[in-house]
Amino acid sequence: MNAGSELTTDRDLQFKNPQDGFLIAGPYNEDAYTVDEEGEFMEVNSARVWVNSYDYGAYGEIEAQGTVAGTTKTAHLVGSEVERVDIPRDDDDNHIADAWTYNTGNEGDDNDTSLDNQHNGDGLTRYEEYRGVDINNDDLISDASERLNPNEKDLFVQGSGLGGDFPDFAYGEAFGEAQINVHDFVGTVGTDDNNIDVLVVTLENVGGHIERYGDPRPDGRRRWTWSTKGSSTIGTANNYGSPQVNKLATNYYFDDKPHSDENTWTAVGEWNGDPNGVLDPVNPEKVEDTDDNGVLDANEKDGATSPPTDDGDNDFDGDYPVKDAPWEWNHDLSPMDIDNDGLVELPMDNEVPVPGDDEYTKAEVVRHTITHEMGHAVGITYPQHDGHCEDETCVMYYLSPNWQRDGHFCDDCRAKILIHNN
Ligand SMILES: [Ca+2]
Ligand SMILES: [Ca+2]
Ligand SMILES: [Ca+2]
Ligand SMILES: [Ca+2]
Ligand SMILES: [Zn+2]
Ligand SMILES: [Zn+2]
Repeated sequence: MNAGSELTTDRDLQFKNPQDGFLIAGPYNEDAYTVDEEGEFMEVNSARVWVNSYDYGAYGEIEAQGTVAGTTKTAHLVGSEVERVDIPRDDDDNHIADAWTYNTGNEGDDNDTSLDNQHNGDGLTRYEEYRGVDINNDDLISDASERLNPNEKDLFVQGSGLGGDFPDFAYGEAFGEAQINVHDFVGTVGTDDNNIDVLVVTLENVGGHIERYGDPRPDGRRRWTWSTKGSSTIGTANNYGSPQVNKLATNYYFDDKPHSDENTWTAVGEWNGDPNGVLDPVNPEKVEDTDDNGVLDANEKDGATSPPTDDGDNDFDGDYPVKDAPWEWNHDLSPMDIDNDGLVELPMDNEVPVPGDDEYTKAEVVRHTITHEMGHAVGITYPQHDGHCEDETCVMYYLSPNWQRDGHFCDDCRAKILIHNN
């Protein structure tokens, strides 16, 4: 069978045994004799014999002999001198069925290309692409999806540990857009991945809480950031890196709620409204904790009516983050999701998102992380920016302006991708 073991103690083409009208003989069922219903040898003018194939890349030859007037002679093709014929038909002798779409070329060709990339080949020869890979682990090779394309690079991937109470393994269209075929390999890596390399993305139970890193911007967006959501070693020409998703960091990004939802601003210096279920802006000023530091600073309780305005009650009015070295996480609201709808905003917002503002599900964020780390794992890195590029439309961009770049690698990143199968 393919994607695996060459049958070394057996032969890939054998006469079906038993078979009506034939006596099949030989240690590998390699001889077929025409017989009558009693099993006696029988002379015939023509016969049709069944050959079984035990490998999707099997090739061999067949010849027919007949005994005429006591003399054994080898038959030839009608209208031809040819005595041995190929199974399957293989006039160009490349051990690939001539009927296959990509037959033309040498069996050892490895010339696959991808967009904007000079590293041709994917480590699978034309013959190996033809023979196929049992991607879905059903012990069969689907002509349509598991015989591969010798002109396009094949990247085999697998998620490990994702799903369940966490988003499933998924990746964006960036690889496809770069003309790399990504296959979800189902078999056991280390056992079933013969002749191919599988890029495995793992889920690790690591990562920290979100962090406040400075006072709010002038536009009123609070300055908090997430803990690193994933990482990978950098792939080489022969080995993929080891990408991982940091489960705790990702969950905290969505679940941490350091802010208490307090009474709501109604007029300058007045917070007469009930808590409103959303994180109110520091600018335009709707909270007393205008530096969002969770500390009741002197100017936040002085009763002034010029910003920061407050009602002088020596207590926070409006939403604020609750301190507990450094924060309590189980309050009402998150600076990452100010309308508390379960979708994080990026760029972070200062007022409740309106249609057209960008918000993301955890599945979208995880898919973005996975695609990015897979990029490193296939060799994308740079001397600067901690290994990242300067194209703001690329999933490998060194900043994080949004979580919607996983459909695209920039030209520079595409050029670095190394696909291989050993
Ligand atoms: Ca051929
Ligand atoms: Ca290929
Ligand atoms: Ca509020
Ligand atoms: Ca939201
Ligand atoms: Zn990175
Ligand atoms: Zn890039």
